Amino acid sequence: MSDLLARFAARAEDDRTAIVDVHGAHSYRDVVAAAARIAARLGPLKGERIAILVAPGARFVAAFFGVLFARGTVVVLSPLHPAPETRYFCEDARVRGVLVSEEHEAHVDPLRDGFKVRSLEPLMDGAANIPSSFATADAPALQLYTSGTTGKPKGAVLTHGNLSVQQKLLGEAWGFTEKDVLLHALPLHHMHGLCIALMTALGAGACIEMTSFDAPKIWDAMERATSFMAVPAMYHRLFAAFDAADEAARARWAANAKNLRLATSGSAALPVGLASRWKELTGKIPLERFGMTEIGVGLSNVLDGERFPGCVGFPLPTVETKIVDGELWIRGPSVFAGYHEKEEETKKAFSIDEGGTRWFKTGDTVTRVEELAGAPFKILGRTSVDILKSGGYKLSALEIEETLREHASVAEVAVIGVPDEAWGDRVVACVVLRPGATCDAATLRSFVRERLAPYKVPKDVLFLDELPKNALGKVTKPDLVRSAQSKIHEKTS
Ligand code: MLC
Ligand code: AMP
Repeated sequence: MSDLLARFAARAEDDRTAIVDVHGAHSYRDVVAAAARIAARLGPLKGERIAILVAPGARFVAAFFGVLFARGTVVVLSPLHPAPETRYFCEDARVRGVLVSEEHEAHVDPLRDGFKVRSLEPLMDGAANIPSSFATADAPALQLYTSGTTGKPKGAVLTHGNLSVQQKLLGEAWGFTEKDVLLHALPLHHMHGLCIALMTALGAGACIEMTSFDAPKIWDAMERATSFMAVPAMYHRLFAAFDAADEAARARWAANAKNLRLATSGSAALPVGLASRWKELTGKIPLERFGMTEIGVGLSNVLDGERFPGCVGFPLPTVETKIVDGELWIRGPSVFAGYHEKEEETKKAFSIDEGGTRWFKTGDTVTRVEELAGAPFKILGRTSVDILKSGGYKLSALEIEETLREHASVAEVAVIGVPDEAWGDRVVACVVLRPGATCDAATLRSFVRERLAPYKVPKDVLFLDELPKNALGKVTKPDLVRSAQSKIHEKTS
């Protein structure tokens, strides 16, 4: 039986605040009841996938659990995706329908041709009982799209068991209780914002304040929070705002940050400089942990005790690890079921050892720092140059290349990640134009913007006469990164 749903349903009589959003404060009682009403109007589903495009807040939580109560599988859409991408997710997942909240109605207009789109708010009226039984632990609960080393994103299928194990593990590891108030400004179409942050806090019966990310607003909101979870790019922005603020704001913000019992960082490496700045303010570096869409959080620094800057700590309980040729492999109950309708890709993602045990190959190169107590894990990078991390979003260089190749003026293209203080990887497109073609960077950027989320749009386009290649004709991306780095440096200095 789904413990994820059992934990949520157990709060049906709880009048404490679950969610604070732009509409106000919402109790657990109200959110659970709204989910039950949505389920009654949607269901019963037989594991079918329902896409939801709902603004962060109580309605999102009600829609998410409503689909699960009705025994469906959730596919989370984002308003950041333009129509072609949104359509791809719905088609790939073969969703039975799309649930949309009022602020996003216009965004799904292009989907109305081909998909059954339903407005969320009318489904929340009336009365309904909470279902008397739930899906089993091995039933799919969530399909999250993640970029890989093939062009289009793949739907990682996470079961109720995966999510509920993760919810319990993180709640315990990070000491979440009903007394917590989590400040939440992460996007909900990815593992970090949805499962690591929102589900963990909900599982513990905490209050979650959901807001968009705006650095000064976040510093102010910390006053009301006990905990905060962020990607390194957010810490970067927070300190940029801090440095630009007056003395009074700085003093107020420092006190707010100090007041948090927990600040975490993940989704990308936290630069040691940012960690130290946080320590100067609060006495502790952020708790850094390592996660992935396919596994949730696998490794974490400890809540109490020494945290190691530049390291991601140790395996959580139930997580088993091994390092094979420098690559981190993981197994345990939080590891996902597979990629939706992608048998080959799923097979490639795992390795079966002599004992028949299935290990998930993370694609991250790691080491253990033996000089430090317990030998914490340190992430050294990705095994593939085609996977980039920009502001915490995983991007496929190949997907962006394929999109640019559709432009009539482009003969050849290589997309690379150039190390960047603000974004981690700065997405740069190196383009060779067709003979006689003329085209500028702005044109190519808007071409990509019409087809992919804005965070996938290359920040720079470098026009080259040819791409560096090895004897086999393969583009040598490390060479390109080096030369792009100096060109961008010239441009910006
Ligand atoms: C925004 N932009 C980005 C970007 N975010 N460009 C590259 N990379 C990004 N991550 C673009 C905008 O489209 C805009 O482009 C310009 O940068 C300025 O935008 P902004 O409005 O200032 O940015 P903002 O919307 O505030 O977003 C910044 C951010 C966001 C840091 C809040 O990137 C973010 O929410 N990141 C979190 C990603 C995340 O949750 N990843 C988790 C994956 S799960 P233009 O051209 O329009 O000016 C995972 C597992 C785990 O990794 O371990 O956690
Ligand atoms: P995603 O597919 O978006 O879930 O991204 C997962 C990837 O993010 C991992 O494979 C790592 O490459 C990266 N990642 C997550 N947390 C960290 C961290 N603390 N340090 C370095 N990389 C991280």
